[in-house]
Amino acid sequence: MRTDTGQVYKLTDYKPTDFVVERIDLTFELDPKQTKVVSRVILHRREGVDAHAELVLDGDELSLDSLQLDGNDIDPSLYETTPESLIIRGLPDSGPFEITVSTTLSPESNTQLMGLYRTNGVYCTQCEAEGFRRITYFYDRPDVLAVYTVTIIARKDDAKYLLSNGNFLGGGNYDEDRHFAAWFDPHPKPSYLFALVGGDLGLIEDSFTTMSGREVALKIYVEHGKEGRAGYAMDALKRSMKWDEDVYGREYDLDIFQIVAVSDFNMGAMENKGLNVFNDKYVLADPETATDADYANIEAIIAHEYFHNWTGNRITCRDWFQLCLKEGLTVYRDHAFSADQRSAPVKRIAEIRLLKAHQFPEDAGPLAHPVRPETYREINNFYTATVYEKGSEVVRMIRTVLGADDFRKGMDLYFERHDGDAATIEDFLACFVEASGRDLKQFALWYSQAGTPSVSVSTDWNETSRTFKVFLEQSLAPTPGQSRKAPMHIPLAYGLILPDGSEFEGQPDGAVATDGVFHLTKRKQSYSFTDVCGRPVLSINRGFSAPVNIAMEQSADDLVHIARHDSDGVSRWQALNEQATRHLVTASKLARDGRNLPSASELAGILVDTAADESLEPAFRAQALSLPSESDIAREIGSNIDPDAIHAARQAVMSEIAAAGLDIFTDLAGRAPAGPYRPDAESAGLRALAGTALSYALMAEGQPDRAKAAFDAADNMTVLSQALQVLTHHFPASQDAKEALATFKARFETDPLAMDKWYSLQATVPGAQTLACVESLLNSREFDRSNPNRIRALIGAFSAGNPTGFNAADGAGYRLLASEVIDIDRRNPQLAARLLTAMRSWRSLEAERQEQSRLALVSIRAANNLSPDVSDIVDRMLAS
Ligand code: B3K
Ligand code: ZN
Repeated sequence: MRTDTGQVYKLTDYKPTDFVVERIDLTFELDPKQTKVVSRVILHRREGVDAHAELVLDGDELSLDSLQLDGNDIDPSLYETTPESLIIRGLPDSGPFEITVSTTLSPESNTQLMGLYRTNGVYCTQCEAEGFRRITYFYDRPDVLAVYTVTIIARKDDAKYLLSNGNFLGGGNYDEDRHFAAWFDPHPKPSYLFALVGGDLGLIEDSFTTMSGREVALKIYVEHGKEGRAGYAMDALKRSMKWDEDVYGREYDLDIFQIVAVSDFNMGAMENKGLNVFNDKYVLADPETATDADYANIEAIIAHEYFHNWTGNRITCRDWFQLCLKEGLTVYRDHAFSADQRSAPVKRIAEIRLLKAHQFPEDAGPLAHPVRPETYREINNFYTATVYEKGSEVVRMIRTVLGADDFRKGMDLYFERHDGDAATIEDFLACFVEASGRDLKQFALWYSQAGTPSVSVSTDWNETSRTFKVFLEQSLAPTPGQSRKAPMHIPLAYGLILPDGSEFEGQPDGAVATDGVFHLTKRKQSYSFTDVCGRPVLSINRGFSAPVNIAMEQSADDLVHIARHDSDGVSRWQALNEQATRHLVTASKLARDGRNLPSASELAGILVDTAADESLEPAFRAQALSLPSESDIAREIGSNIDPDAIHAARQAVMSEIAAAGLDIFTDLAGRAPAGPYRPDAESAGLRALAGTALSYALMAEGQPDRAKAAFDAADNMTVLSQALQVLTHHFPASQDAKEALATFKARFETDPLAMDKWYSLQATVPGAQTLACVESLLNSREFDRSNPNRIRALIGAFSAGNPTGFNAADGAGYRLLASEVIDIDRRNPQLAARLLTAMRSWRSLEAERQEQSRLALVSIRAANNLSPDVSDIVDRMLAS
């Protein structure tokens, strides 16, 4: 296992390789313990490179068997291996030459799940970011693009299917026990997109005819017996392929597109060229085992990985600092796809919630980094909400600034100009500048300045002159390594809502027509609107046009006015959410200080009215009724956080809302759609509203009968898990909750994905007593510590999703996480580092919990042989 060397990589150090790779032929003889890999690479020295320059290839935990130049063994004096490289001297000065590298590795003992490993008897690879170097010595960096030919040999009884990237060349018997298959990928690609799978799997097949009339074979491989759960993923894939043709004119470019679902995977999925590998959680779904949220995630992730074929694979990144070039852009594309498939405002609300829940705290804490980082120690720690979600918001802002037409022109130019390239953010932005004639220099700061900007907004209404003024001021707090910040270009969509609910149509005086967007580019800016017929209410950052915090004194009446009349559904939700947030923040602070809580009757009235408003779509009403989470409230408070006080305040507010709307909630709780389960957005919206209403109804009733009845009657996983959640979370000690947990377990014991839900539900029961439950689940014999989904379901859910349990005042939660991180780090550093980020906001806790957190972090730092992954996170978290 690699230990930390402390090496720091810098964006400014970029330098192309000394040798250029032309093609690579790989041969694998698969074996659980001793897989042999022969790599034949054709290279030439780059023009202008010194004749003495050595070839330095990356490697990690490899054992080198032989090394040849043009078919002859290389003299051992001319090469050496180090723990992370193979260095070869004396290579030809001109013309191409061939290096043959033979290595052996053990897939079975690869617990990091990077490189070639085994999962449930299936050989599988994960190469992004730097896993290919665990397969063979190579230039394992994204700017080295090569054409790959892959031959796989394996025992017939060990691996029925032998898959790799590209098109199938042929296959057959190799010897008596073994067979082989060969694949050729004509599209030059970086090593991180290489993939190989070998195993005995179930298969579902379909096909897609592209816009130019080519037929593409579609194949999804899953564990035997689970074929019936892959239909939704196949359908989502076909819809994605069509969408990318319709919306971006992008056609698929191979004869075959394959997806393999595996159960041990460090992340969601991987976009390997023509052969995506997925965490089976994001492929398998049927009504009995998957929730509406699972279906929506499958749709989004299938689309995301497919869209990478153009944004990531055909055009890749020059270096890992440019990660957002493919990730931010592809998230932006998958968001737009889901918005088109479902209700656009509801989808946007979910995105805003997610961004605020994950990215805003990252940007406000010790792990803050720019969308394009400028240094890193371990690149795997930069697959973050900032790179992905804020990266997507930045692309979305480019569209807002340019308008839809010029944005599309810029994208077309990007595809045309950079197809086949390893590109940079500068290359990307240049396409939009050229297509639109706009200057994006200041806008580019979104890629280099970390932190969430704040915009304070004030307004002035002059009744006599009928003039409305808007004053904007931006600021950006220091973040690690960046003490001074320049003003950004912040596009703020806005509307002036008149007393009758209609919208003021005029433009601000003196300014170029803003078309509904203030372009805030200076520190301070003001706008004046004249001839306004009555005092308007300002609706700002409509649709969350910029990922910023808005500080504005706005009366409750004004918020209600927006919530009732704004033409934009997202803004109506923002106004409701703002109202709820304000109340909850005030109540939480009072609870922390041991004071009485204010009445929530005004908020309750608005929310109950919203719940009952049949003109609003059910999914929207469900979003409006879901109060800001405890973590949302903590983030808004910002410092001296007492999670128990927040929990108590939120519960009290929920109870008041529940009591105020009992009749409506009991009615809505019984209105889940009848008939067989369908995963469409409309039915899911009805179930979401029913589930939220059930939770309120139970709070008002104070006893679990209704949830127990819902659990017993449930005929799909969405309703079943909703009922189990409210039972276990509201009545954890009840006999009903215990019985329901036992029933669930007995029914799904052999289904790991369903059982993950069982673990998560228990790990997120609020209160300090949950720690003991988590420990006992963790120590039970049936708990599979080698499976990342299971670890995330229990330890991840507890530490990132249970504020009162994890932040128990005595620090026991932190100690549990610390000891698990140290233990998991020995097997799977990526997973360990990711779990540890749950503590990223530790400095905003109240003093005692801060001290307990610090001690836990220090205990991790003191552990022996930490991986670079965990060292990097813990050091950044402790840096002052
Ligand atoms: N590109 C992969 C993520 C790889 C993570 C490596 N630590 C999946 C995705 O974003 O589509
Ligand atoms: Zn991605």
